[in-house]
Amino acid sequence: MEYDSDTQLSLSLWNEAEIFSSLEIKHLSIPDGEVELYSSCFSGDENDKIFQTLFSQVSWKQEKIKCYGKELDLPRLTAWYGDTGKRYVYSRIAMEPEPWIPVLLYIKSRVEDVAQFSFNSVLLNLYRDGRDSIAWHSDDEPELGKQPVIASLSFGGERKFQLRHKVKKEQEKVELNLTHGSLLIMKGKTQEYWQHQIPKTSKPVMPRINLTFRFID
Ligand SMILES: O=C(O)CCC(=O)C(=O)O
Ligand SMILES: [Mn+2]
Repeated sequence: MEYDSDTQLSLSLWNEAEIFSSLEIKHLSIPDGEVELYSSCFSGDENDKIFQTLFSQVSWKQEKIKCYGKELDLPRLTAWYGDTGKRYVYSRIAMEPEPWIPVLLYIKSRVEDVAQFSFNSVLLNLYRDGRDSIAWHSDDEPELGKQPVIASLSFGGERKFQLRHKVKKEQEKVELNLTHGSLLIMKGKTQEYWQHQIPKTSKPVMPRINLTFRFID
């Protein structure tokens, strides 16, 4: 199967049986949430090609946020793709989705197979270096519905992903390393009871691209 015939980027795909038998799954045992981490749903070569293709083909934007009356740059670049008409407000930024491009449809179809769930939009983040981050938040915007399934795919530099319980302060923080090609799925009550973040780091890190597939009502 090819995902980008224009640039002749054809990939030697594993067949489904190989993919599913090679998927390493870790189920996190946390209260009030369901989080699964898959080692990778693409081959190593594909992970590299996908990173390069997303880096060059996605229309990355520098969004601004208002903070105490000041306009600040969001500490990462973002992009939003999806079915037309699925407007979404994120960090008080109203976004109209860009139409799907082949590489994103290719990734979406694989993620849907693994997650056993259909998505109609994807938010992309580009963390250029360790100064880029995303602060504590939950993916709990009303348009995502009551118990959203969020499939979060990472490519490029490895970053720490942290989860903290919103109510049970005695509950320990959970920390995961999101490696090149890994897929994190959050579902059930996770967004209602937990917040997550990618903290800044002073360690040298390669650029990282994250895609969070969502279903918008
Ligand atoms: O980069 C990540 O792994 C997390 C991104 C995220 O939480 C978001 O875009 O809502
Ligand atoms: Mn999030």
